[in-house]
Amino acid sequence: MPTSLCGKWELLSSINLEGYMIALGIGSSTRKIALKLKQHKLIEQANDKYVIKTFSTFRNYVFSFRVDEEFDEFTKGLDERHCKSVVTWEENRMVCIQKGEKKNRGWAHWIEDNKLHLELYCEDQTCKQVFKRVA
Ligand code: YOG
Repeated sequence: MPTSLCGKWELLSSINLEGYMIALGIGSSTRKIALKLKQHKLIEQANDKYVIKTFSTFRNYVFSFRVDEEFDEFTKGLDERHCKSVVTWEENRMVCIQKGEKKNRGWAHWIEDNKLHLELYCEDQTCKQVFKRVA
């Protein structure tokens, strides 16, 4: 079994969130706010169902899925697009492919050095985030 991603996580660093948001077509005033946010994640699992909650003082994004099952995702409060998404395990990485209007869109989570790593990608842009565990 892969290392559990479950728990509460606090954002430590973001690289190229700006480029990722531009690729998603997020306007400049929203990007300016988003860049300053302290994001938290809560990752929960019940049997084969996962919930990933991303919180901030500005907006929240909650997303639930079963591994290996395609579903309709609406990125409410983010870029507000519909995607056909599927999450799979690739070795110890939880990988999501978000098929839709934007090419090469998805993300991957994994644990490294006790930290939660996230790569968010869209078109030719990749945002890299690292989270630390909070009690
Ligand atoms: O996570 O897809 O954990 O769904 C990152 C920036 C900012 C809104 C959030 C709100 C998205 C304005 C992606 C930030 C940039 C900017 C807190 C979360 C888009 C719009 C919600 C995400 C995956 C993997 C699970």
